Amino acid sequence: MTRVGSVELRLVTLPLVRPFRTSFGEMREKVCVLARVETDGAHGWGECVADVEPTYSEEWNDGAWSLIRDFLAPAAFAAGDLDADDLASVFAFVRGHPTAKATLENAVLDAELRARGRSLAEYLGAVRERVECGVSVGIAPSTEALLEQVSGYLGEGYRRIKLKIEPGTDVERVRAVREANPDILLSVDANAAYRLADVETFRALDAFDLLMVEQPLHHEDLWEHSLLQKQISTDICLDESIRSAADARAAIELGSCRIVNVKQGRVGGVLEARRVHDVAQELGVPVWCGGMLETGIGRATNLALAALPNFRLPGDTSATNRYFAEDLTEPLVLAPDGTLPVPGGSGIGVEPDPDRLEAATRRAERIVPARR
Ligand code: SMG
Ligand code: MG
Repeated sequence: MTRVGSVELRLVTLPLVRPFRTSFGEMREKVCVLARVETDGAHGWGECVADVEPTYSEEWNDGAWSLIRDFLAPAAFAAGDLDADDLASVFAFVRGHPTAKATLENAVLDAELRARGRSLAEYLGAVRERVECGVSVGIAPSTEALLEQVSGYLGEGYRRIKLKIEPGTDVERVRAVREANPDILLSVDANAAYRLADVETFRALDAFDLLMVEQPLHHEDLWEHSLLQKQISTDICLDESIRSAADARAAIELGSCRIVNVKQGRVGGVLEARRVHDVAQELGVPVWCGGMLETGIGRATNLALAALPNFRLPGDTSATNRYFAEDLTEPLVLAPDGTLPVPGGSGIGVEPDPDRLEAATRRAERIVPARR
């Protein structure tokens, strides 16, 4: 048991090595909220996976900041002695906002584990010391540029290529990448850009032996995905639609997907992410670890999760240099075999470099319990 004594929020910005375009927009820099909590005798870090605008989900940086400052941190202070495990019920009075909740819960768990000298990976039930990494490739300006990027990533050792797709260029781009690379693990991610009426596009994609098609339809839908899955042979993987272990159970039982992308931020933190993993495992469905272009803090958190047994496919756990020339933490470097090590130190096992953190910080605020 410990007590949350303060929460420091920072808005940080890091330039991306190349723009990252999806079906809903383009990112040129990473901008996110970090939380540093202080508990009795320890501190811990959490990274919020929201972005500047509410485009991937309904959460965004400034919204998460206000929610943490005005509701979540005060609730954590008022709860008194607690374990990170108790926070889901402490935060339950706030509907939704899994990403903001994850930021604080992960930070408290990190502090708790640092105080006990235990690693997050070991605490979660890791069964491996290295994880297989894939890479997510943004929508490129041309097919030639895409082919060049893909061959660069394959040269670095990545074990799975995921192509972002959008209506118009989808089939042609996937065909080009598949023809150039007949034997690779290849998947696509639509970020909800299609409708059920686009089934012919997915039938055409069935020809390319894809590992999966990720979130083809509406970001909250389960039912229409189940109808689409019946009409195509490629496995559907859900990302945006899965916000909890209960959603994962519903999606699998409905036949809406045969694979689940687990992003701890999207489901409210690593503890719920482990429950998503467990439900999928019980129902015989493989999961893999998604990514949100995290800095080293969120990336280390993801690597711990990806070490669990039912993470059976390479994740979007790419190396630091995929996105950043310089990270807040020490870089995570891809081995030539396409794996990254699971951090073994206390908590998430990484710490931001104080100078780099200061240089990246645009705004900071320290929240403490109100005096009575
Ligand atoms: O961290 O490598 C990463 C990003 C992987 O493609 C990625 N994430 O829908 O899975 C996804 C996207 C969301 C990115 S939001 C800009
Ligand atoms: Mg996705």
